[in-house]
Amino acid sequence: MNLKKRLLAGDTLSTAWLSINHTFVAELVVRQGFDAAVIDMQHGLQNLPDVLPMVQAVQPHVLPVVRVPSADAATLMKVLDMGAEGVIVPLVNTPADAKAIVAACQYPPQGVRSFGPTRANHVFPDYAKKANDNVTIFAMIETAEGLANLEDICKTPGLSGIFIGPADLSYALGLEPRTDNPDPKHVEAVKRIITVSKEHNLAVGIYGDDPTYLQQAVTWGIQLVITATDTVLLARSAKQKLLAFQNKEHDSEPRGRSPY
Ligand code: 3PY
Ligand code: MG
Repeated sequence: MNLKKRLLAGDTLSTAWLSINHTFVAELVVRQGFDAAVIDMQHGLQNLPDVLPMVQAVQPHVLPVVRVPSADAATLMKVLDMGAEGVIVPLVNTPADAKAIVAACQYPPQGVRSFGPTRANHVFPDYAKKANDNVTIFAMIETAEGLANLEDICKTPGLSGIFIGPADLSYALGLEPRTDNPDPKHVEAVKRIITVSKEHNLAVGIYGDDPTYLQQAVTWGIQLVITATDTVLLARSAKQKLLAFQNKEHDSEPRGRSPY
């Protein structure tokens, strides 16, 4: 089943976050049994030439999603042409922003996506006919302006979901940036985003790290759950191995409270 169908069916997708632009690292991570992977072009090391090999490395194992660095239409069209199942667009602040990203991802007459599915055409059957129905489009709500416009953003026809950036959302609420934020103000904002999104039949995703927090977030209605990030996995297990060898105390959170 493709990503859109799994989200519509109510599935929870355990998703890896890939910040390191190396196909073998990506392959190693996703082969552990994840459902999906996000190739991060915003803060991760990937630039556009990295995206094709990263998508090729993960696609045999998981559903590939690309977080683009901005709402730039040309980048959205290009990563979809490369075979991404879905996109996540950061810092969506207004209904106009949301409308523009949906248009860039949809072929006419619904949108303005230019035709040329260079790789997607070879990976997905009947791509041209089915792309508008199948491509998954997440808008990130992570700013005060985005929060203020939440209802109107969620009304955008063709939008598939809302993705929560917990660190930027923390800033938006006057808090220190961190994931898995237990501050009541943050929890309330996350729950409100989920409620409003669900009212508009939108799936919701969140970036995170702490399994206990994320299990709770699933009970609130989160479906695309980022449960592991390559950089964090490497740094954390390297530190734990070193400390174990040195007979030093294990530090379960060696990188502090903002794992990226
Ligand atoms: C955030 O936490 O703001 C994100 O965008 C996740 O990378
Ligand atoms: Mg962010």
